[in-house]
Amino acid sequence: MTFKTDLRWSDVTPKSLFLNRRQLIAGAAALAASPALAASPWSTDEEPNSLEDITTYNNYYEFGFDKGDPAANAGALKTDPWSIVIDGMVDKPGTYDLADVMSGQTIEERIYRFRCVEAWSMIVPWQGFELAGLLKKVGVQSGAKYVAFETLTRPEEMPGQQSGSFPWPYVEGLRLDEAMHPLTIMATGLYGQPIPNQNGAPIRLVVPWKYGFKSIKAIVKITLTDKQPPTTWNKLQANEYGFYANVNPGVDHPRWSQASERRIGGGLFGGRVDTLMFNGYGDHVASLYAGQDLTRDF
Ligand SMILES: Nc1nc2c(c(=O)[nH]1)N[C@H]1C(S)=C(S)[C@@H](COP(=O)(O)O)O[C@H]1N2
Ligand SMILES: [Mo]
Repeated sequence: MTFKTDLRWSDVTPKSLFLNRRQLIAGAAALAASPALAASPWSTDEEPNSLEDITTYNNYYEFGFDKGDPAANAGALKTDPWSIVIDGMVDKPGTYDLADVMSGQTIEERIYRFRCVEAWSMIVPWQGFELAGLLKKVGVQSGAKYVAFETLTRPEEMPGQQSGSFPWPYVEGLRLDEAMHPLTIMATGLYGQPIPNQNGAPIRLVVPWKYGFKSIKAIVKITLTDKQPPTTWNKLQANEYGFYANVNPGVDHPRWSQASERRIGGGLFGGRVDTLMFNGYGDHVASLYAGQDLTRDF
């Protein structure tokens, strides 16, 4: 099988290269001869944002507070070698090299809506694998109810960590059923290339029905526990940022409405769209919260 390999990033827009990849992928799948990325039924068919939008408008406080800081400062972060400590209520605790973490997992393309609690949004073509696959590999023990995640601490390469005002490291958590849901992925790629440093290289969580702050970047530790773990934004401002953080147009942030969002790249006037319950993933995830008061558990 011959793939056209003479396309370069400079020759094409990200979108056209992306479509090209998808055609190659479809061709490969038809021949059933390649482990190439499979298009996923979990993906949205909405138009992805450009690679430039996705890699220059970021939240990553380890590299600064402004949207442009991660793109400017994250280049110095060394992401190889990389390992993840997996511990707590698991059968096979240990320090796993990234290659071991990924071995046996199926890398898929997932084009997801991404909605920040600040009321902006993007469409992002991630590549990654289901967190459930990794949890099954390490063996979740009965009694485990939550998964806690931790980001790298390395102030020499993360200038934002040189200020003492933030409770480093960045930590996040999910309930076990949320973590096991097939929509929940560990992303290692973006637009068919390794995930850029400013987007959370070499591996980050993506939970598309929750506000973006749940999708923790540059993960170095995963802990299975029976207690709800502390989470960074909740520690900082508990009345504004809950543990669940499900996208919900009916529950406003104390300082702004969550009823609509600004689609990045949508232009100054054309970019405002209604926010959807569970960011549009309600058919798949609403049942996780049956009987729960999502105004209280925001
Ligand atoms: N370690 C870490 N992870 C993080 C953040 C952060 O500051 N540090 N910001 C979060 C927030 S608020 C958002 S909206 C998303 C942004 O992801 P993106 O820059 O890839 O769009 O990352 C999340 N993960
Ligand atoms: Mo965010």
